[in-house]
Amino acid sequence: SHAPVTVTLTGAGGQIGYAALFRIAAGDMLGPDQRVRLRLLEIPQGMRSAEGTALELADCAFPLLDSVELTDDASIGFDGTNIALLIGSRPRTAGMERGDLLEANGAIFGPQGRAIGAAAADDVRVVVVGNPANTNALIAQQHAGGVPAERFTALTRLDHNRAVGLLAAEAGVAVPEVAGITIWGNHSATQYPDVSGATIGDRPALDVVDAEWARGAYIDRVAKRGAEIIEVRGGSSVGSAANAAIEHVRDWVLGTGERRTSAAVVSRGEYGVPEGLISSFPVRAVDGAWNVVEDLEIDAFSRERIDRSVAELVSERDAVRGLGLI
Ligand code: NAX
Repeated sequence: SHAPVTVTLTGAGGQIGYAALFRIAAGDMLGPDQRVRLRLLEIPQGMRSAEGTALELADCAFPLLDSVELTDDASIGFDGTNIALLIGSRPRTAGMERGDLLEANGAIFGPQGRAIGAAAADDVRVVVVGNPANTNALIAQQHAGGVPAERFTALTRLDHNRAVGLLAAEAGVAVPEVAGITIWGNHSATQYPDVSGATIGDRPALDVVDAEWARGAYIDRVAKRGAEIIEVRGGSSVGSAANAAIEHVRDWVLGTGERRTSAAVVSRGEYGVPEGLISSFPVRAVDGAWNVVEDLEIDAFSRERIDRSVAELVSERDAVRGLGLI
């Protein structure tokens, strides 16, 4: 089989790390013929938990798993890495000011970006899961001198999958019947799940489901699904988040074919999104690169929703600039 690929996970001792690692080691992310070397990057408080996960990985005796290495040193964690899943972050907690949130994440993603720039493999691909994901990805990208900007992405695949699942359920069809959904903008409550170009079977989605629902309750439900999971489950999304991160990387490396999905990628100005922002777009992956699908029609409703979420990204970018974090 192929030479092993080095995969680095930050936050490997946390919940999403726990849900992702076994599937990555089993071949769900890079395919059944691809051996992997795992690097688990944690902070000292998380090392013990990551060690426990490493013991369990050993107990799976996965044939594709070459090695597991633990470290709390980013320059070791990213040394030669081909794929980096940046999961550990400082998400917002109740009462936290935005400036404090961004400062705390600047202190994580600035140094990690620098370590990736200094140590990672030439083909490194990065997906940021830790919130605020888009802006954390921007911070890392801005510190990773020498790494092409488009190698930094943020995860909106979970939002995308939620949007697909909820639309299929509403229409009473199987998931594979649904195509052409887009998540636009920020992985936040302002995100815009767009079904205006979607199809269900061979019909436009808006001929199948109620258009008022699709532009009202549906958008809210997708955007607030994370809160719904917390409410029902008593904890944030874990299995579905790990699954989305794995699918994001799998599509990026192995390609989507004609199938469209959503990912937050560096804007080149597509759809009027300011250049350099890491914003969610309709994408396909071809030859190991994400391409924004550029020819979609944007009606007035969609325009307004996209602009609103992009404005939030601009204000996050300006805030981290103001704090000297980029
Ligand atoms: P956990 O708190 O279970 O795990 C986080 C782990 O990250 C901890 O073990 C912690 O020690 C580690 N960590 C913190 N700072 C680190 C650093 N500088 N370097 C390395 N490791 C570090 O959280 P979990 O449930 O796994 O969620 C992780 C992140 O995913 C959170 O920021 C969360 O907000 C975000 N999410 C993002 C989603 C998305 O769709 N983009 C959805 C799910 C999730 O809410």
